[in-house]
Amino acid sequence: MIRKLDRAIETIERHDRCLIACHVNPEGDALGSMLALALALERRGKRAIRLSPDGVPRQYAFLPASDQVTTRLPSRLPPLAVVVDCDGIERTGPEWRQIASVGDLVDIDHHATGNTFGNVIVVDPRAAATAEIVYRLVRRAREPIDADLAICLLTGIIVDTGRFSFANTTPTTHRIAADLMRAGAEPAAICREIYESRTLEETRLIGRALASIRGTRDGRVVWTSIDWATLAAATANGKAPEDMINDLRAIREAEVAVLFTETADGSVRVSMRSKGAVNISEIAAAFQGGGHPGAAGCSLEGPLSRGPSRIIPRVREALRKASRDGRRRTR
Ligand SMILES: [Mn+2]
Repeated sequence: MIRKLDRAIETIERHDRCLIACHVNPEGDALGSMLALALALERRGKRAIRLSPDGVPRQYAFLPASDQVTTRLPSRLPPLAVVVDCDGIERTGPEWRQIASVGDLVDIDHHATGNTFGNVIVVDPRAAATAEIVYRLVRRAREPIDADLAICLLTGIIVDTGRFSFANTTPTTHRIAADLMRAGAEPAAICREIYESRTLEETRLIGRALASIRGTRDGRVVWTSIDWATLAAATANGKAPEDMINDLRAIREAEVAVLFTETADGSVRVSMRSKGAVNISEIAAAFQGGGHPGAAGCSLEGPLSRGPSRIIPRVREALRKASRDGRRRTR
């Protein structure tokens, strides 16, 4: 890992201009990792272009320099692109081919799926967040971590660990978080921005979605669906409120929670969470999606009403297989 970090630092040091890109539908780890890296490079006198094709969702507008984010590539591409938190270069959105064409391409990520790319690959699936890897990179480069940088990195860690509650949280995660707190990042303030910034309308929408929750007879798989008209009326960005899937996940018997949301073009976004019995990134991958064993997603063609019949049987099959394997192991 140290050698990979050093190669990345060497490569980045060679250039004055750099593109930093994250994935479509960005969340805290994608944005936090990208913005932290951009700040670090700017401190070293470099120009950094921050690319997020879907912009910055409202609840992440508090992130330092998030107003510098662009949604389109500049006409003149820099000679270096650093791509963060992307499970495959295609995840950088519609302009991925141009990004892939730059001279030096650095892949910084923690997905375990093996969809790596570029001439410098810094991927560590044991890291709870890409922000942990960016932290190590910045430390290794002996770049001081100030409050702005710390806020970006801690946001990535908080979001990808479910506020330090998911199984990916390690002692290292906590040690890094402690260091970031000492540098001036406040978890309470970050959590308030991300998790306590819902509007009244969004909260009512969650209420209705939870009221119509469905489940398998044993309760191990739970899901709900939200149509486009409802999302468009109740939210600013037409997306399900951050973190609402964890209200499904919070059901005691639930092993897997699935949220189906309709998009403007009629396709269906599938967001999944697993408590560990099954690796849902494998199910997402079967539909050209991706993610982590405990948090993954994919897209389906419409209609919304057909979403559950395509996904839920696969989840149930994976659960059955997991319990068969479990019995074999304990014998
Ligand atoms: Mn991540």
